[in-house]
Amino acid sequence: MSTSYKVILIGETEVGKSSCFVRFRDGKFVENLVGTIGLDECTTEISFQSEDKKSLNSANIQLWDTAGLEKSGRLTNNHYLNSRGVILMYDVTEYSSFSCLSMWCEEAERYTNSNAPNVRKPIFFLVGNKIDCTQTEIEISEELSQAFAKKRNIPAENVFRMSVKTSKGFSDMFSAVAKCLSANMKPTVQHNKEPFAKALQDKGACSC
Ligand SMILES: Nc1nc2c(ncn2[C@@H]2O[C@H](COP(=O)(O)OP(=O)(O)OP(=O)(O)O)[C@@H](O)[C@H]2O)c(=O)[nH]1
Ligand SMILES: [Mg+2]
Repeated sequence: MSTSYKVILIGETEVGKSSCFVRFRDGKFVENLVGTIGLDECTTEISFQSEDKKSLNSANIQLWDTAGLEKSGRLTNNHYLNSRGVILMYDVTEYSSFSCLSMWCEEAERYTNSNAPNVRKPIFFLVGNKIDCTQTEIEISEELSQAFAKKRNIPAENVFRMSVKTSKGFSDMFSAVAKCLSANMKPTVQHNKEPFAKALQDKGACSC
């Protein structure tokens, strides 16, 4: 029996949530993913450096992808239930995917806002994807995303930019998520499955 931290991916369609899920699970980027209906989840052991940088710690992250449910408006409390981390994902080349983040934030807050005692709200992470695109294609600057995070009380260190395609920033983001959750939250998910072997030892890691 092991424990893990449930982390959910949310954001507009086409921002790269499923691609992120597949890289997390399989360590590679798969173009033209065929959408599946239902919720998909997978657990991976993520390593991170201790605060004093002298040792390597790890935590199991159980990542949940929406697998298209958000399109039909059926993304409800089952997705959010017991989540310890919420990854708010947008596409740095699509202003519309950024401008609707407030709606996603509010929905996540509504569904995770439990009145039960001892239940903590999840920690939010803001992640801009597709930084492999050209500078002229990129519409959302780091300053803009930091300003949004500040407005939403998301700490600056929980704001990331990455490319699921090239893997730039990908492992760093998940290491930071694992480190932050293990320092601040109690794992709640218990399961009998072995975590996937280190998917983040990037098979196709980018050298840039
Ligand atoms: N250039 C680039 N394209 C990406 C990246 N990540 C994902 N994509 C592409 O973006 C498109 C959408 O990716 P998905 O992973 O299906 O996005 P999604 O958020 O799961 O979309 P829905 O399931 O419709 O909500 C696909 O064509 C991907 O190949 C990235 O880092 N860079
Ligand atoms: Mg998807």
